[in-house]
Amino acid sequence: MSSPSPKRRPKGGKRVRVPFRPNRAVRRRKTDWTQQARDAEDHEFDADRSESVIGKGALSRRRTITIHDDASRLPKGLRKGIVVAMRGLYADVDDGERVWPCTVRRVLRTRLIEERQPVIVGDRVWFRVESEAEGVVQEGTIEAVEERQGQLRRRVGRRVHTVVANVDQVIIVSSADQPPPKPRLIDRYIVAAHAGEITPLICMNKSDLDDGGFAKEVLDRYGRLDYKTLYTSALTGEGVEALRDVLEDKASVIAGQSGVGKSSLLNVVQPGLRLKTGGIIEQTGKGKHTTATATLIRLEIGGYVVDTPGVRAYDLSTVGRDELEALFVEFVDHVPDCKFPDCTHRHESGCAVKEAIERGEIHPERYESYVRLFEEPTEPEWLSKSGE
Ligand SMILES: Nc1nc2c(ncn2[C@@H]2O[C@H](COP(=O)(O)OP(=O)(O)O)[C@@H](O)[C@H]2O)c(=O)[nH]1
Ligand SMILES: [Mg+2]
Ligand SMILES: [Zn+2]
Repeated sequence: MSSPSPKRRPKGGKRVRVPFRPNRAVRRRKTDWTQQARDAEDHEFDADRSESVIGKGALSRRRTITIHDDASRLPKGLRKGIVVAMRGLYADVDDGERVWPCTVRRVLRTRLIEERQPVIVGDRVWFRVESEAEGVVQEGTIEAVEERQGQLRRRVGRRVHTVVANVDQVIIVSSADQPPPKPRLIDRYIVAAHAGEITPLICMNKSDLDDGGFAKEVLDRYGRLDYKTLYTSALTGEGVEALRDVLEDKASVIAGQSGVGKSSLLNVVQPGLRLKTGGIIEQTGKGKHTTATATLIRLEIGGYVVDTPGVRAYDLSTVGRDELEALFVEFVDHVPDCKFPDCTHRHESGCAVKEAIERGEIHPERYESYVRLFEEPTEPEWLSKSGE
């Protein structure tokens, strides 16, 4: 894991109030993609009906955690690491040299008692080594957990589960063919990533199958919007070096519909991984247990990839209608020029967004994505009632 951006992190070892929204407060009705996604043209959203994901605002309360940011201020002997897996009461903490099975210090557990998941995969933690003697089981105790940033959350039944904390980026993978690119799905992922404060990158795989160059054309659309793009082939190796570069020292989620080559790409990035490939349908729906576990796979080049099956757009976040226009980056400059301040950029006259389409400044398919997302139904009532 790279050192996270300093601007968002408090200094020194101190207790910080972490703002959370009220846990049981009734949420404003929001567009929720979950229900829609199940029925939408995007068949890859094949989730079990009991599972969905909420936006980051839906849980919450304030909680106090201890953050140690500066190694020089730490109590002596503490080490920094990242939780790569949870096994019952144990957290496996990787300090860059090895993995330490750690327990969570009781006082920390108590302090975080309201937080159902005091320690989760992806957490940056400070731990004390209990024994470094040779030949005995070396164990540690987690003393502090840093504030979480980008989070991958999933709703399982009525519970919300943070699957992974501190995700830096999501690599949105499509393929040139088998299956062909679906711009609307790419847009759905991009918007969700922005809403979840995770940086999206766009990867077009199977470049070897891009005979007419159509996939490259789709990809370049996103490049022009200043998204980082990757044009790869796990078969020929094209673009794999560039993929390695973006993965290095980051915690990345690899998302995209089944069959686009996510596992194949990772196997080429790091041959030792031996991830299963070839149309194996990942168990994301019926096998509920699979959604609860995630692990971080450490990359030899530095960084981690999140190994959790079938990451869907709504795992990253859900988005309210009113937020949507701001998450289409090329709309933002035009919105203030709309005739009506509450313009939704659909049927209104004097809409600067639509005028920008006419002038060729906004791609019609991006606009189509916006309208589709905007018009998706709001979430069912029960979703806004259930707590964490
Ligand atoms: N032609 C071609 N086939 C690929 C490429 N990457 C993956 N595949 C094939 O696409 C299928 C699905 O790949 P897989 O990695 O399992 O996709 P995942 O479901 O996204 O993890 C497999 O048969 C792969 O061999 C590529 O770059 N070019
Ligand atoms: Mg796979
Ligand atoms: Zn407008």
